[in-house]
Amino acid sequence: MLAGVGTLMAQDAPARVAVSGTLRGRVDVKSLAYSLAPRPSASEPGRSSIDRLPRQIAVVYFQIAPSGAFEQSDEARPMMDQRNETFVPHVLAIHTGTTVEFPNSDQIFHNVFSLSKTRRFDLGRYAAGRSKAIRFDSPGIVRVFCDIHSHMNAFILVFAHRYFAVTDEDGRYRIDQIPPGSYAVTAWYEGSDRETRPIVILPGGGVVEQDFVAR
Ligand SMILES: [Cu+2]
Repeated sequence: MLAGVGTLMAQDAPARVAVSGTLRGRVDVKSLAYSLAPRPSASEPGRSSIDRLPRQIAVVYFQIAPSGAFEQSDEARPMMDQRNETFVPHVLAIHTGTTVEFPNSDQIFHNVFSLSKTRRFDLGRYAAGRSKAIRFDSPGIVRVFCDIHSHMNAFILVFAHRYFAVTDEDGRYRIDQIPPGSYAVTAWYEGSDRETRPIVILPGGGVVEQDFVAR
């Protein structure tokens, strides 16, 4: 009886993680393939454009959040700037419930919209120095465009947990405070097949190295 109660309590109250591990590594982007995906345009339906800039930003994320993981509160509101007719950053990763600011730092008008199922929106056209914000409540991928400048596009990846990281300019990533356990970890890269690898954080924690190749 007592043992049963004890078990129940242990399950009901996810203990704070005393020991945790770190996952880190590099995503090697082999294909600097240009994005050839047709771009939907509100003003010019049916038109597509070719994005000529090679993109190397990858996102590494856990398929499923560790059970009983400690969720930390959010930091500052993330931003996707519009600068030199470019969305900066090109790839943003956030977790559900996050509001993203879309300031216009150019001297010209921009528009921000998405037709993605994860979050369909249209912030309209707005002038230099203004900012609009939108909240993302469902996990998934959101493609972002400007209906004035067909070469402007970006990605927002929305996760239902905090176990994700965007690679830096060297392709490196790092995810901290992972409870011990076995996980499936995926690397996402624009226009590439996703690669998923199993990783194990041992009971003692420590650092696990895992590299990915995006082709
Ligand atoms: Cu624009």
